[in-house]
Amino acid sequence: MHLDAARVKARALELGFDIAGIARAGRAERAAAFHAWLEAGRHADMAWIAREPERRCEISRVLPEARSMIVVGLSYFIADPPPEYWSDPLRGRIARYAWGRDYHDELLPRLRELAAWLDAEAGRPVAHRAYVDTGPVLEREWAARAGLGFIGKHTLLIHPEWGSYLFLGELLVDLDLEPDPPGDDRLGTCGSCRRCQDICPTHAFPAPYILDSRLCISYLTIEHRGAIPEALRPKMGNWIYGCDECQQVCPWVKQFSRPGRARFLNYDPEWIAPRLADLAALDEERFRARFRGSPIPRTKRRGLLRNVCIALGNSGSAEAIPPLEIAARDPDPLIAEHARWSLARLVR
Ligand code: B12
Ligand code: SF4
Ligand code: SF4
Repeated sequence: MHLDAARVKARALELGFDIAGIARAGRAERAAAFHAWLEAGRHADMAWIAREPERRCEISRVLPEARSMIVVGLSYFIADPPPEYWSDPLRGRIARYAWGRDYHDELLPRLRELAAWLDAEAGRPVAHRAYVDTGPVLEREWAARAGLGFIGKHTLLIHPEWGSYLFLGELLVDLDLEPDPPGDDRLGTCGSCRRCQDICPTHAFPAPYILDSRLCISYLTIEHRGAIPEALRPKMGNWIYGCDECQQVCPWVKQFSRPGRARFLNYDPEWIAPRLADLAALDEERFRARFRGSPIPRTKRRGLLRNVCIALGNSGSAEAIPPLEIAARDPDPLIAEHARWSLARLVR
């Protein structure tokens, strides 16, 4: 039975995605760039991404029967919190994608529903794999190939009508679906702009389209487990979970970001721009209760409080001293060391 690609994409939108496109499964065109990135150590301590690198470049290694890849995107843009929250150095900044419930839990069930619908349409079980972030695929390249936009110099996927605040997901299927024309070819690019490279507080882009995770605040605050290199701490400002600096300045984001169909985002400014002193006082139990269901527990309490201590030190405010004095006595040596480092900056 022939399945109409337009109906498949329409169904994806009905299931709550904002954009959908189709690519023919095959080899990643920029596999060499991925290998070079790993060889240069730009994945930092993310050993899982360096495991079986060829598997990430060749869809048939993930699902031998795969013929097509349905790529979906969901906008996670919502309005900024009021400026008095956003610019207060005694409040933390959380990257937008983490403003609410964990997107993995929201997108994967929708992709599985799409797979079930395809079974019914095809009249047979469709071999498939559903991925949101955690699968062994180069998601941005596939999104661009499925016509969903182009890769910006900050390495993220930009859709010309939505910007880059997009979650991506994929459904690999054994169906032959008409592919979309690739995004790069028809949708424009960065031109001579380099705002993302210039604004990056830690200069994490050694060249356009290449990110060195070892320097990226997103990596340092979320993925990195140990102490944060001292030279980078003052550059982290009040980012306590992820970083959006390179996206905030992007002209595509400024012009085209808009709320989509995501209903799991959190508008509460107290949650998305929390008082650092409140976070510094969280014990294990209250940490778990406060962030349950959101992406934040990925850092565990020790990772978040390490970041909070740095942000308190970067605030330049005497109000940061009492919570830091308490954190400096934390039984966890990682938290205590970062608190002492920040105190030394504030009490001179
Ligand atoms: C590891 C990872 C990270 C790492 C490394 C990021 C990186 N740039 O590689 C860290 C922890 C730093 C990170 C940070 C963030 N991440 Co992340 N991350 C991933 C993950 C799991 C793998 C990415 C990967 O394979 N990296 C390896 C590098 C080499 O791959 P790549 O950059 O895609 O490589 C291509 C380009 O370099 C390109 N290329 C090379 N040369 C050239 C030249 C030209 C001209 C062009 C056009 C392209 C090009 O070809 C390469 C191969 O395809 C993906 C999910 C996935 N499975 O893909 C999410 C993912 C990329 N992350 C995502 C998000 C939201 C973020 C953050 C915004 C979170 C935040 N706010 O803190 C930041 C953004 C930082 C940034 N500027 O990239 C989203 C991005 C959505 C989008 N619109 O693109 C993804 C897709 C997850 C998802 N499903 O939603 N992330
Ligand atoms: S997320 Fe922040 S630190 Fe990472 S590349 Fe973008 S601006 Fe730089
Ligand atoms: S800020 Fe400029 S260079 Fe960077 S991704 Fe956006 S358009 Fe491209």
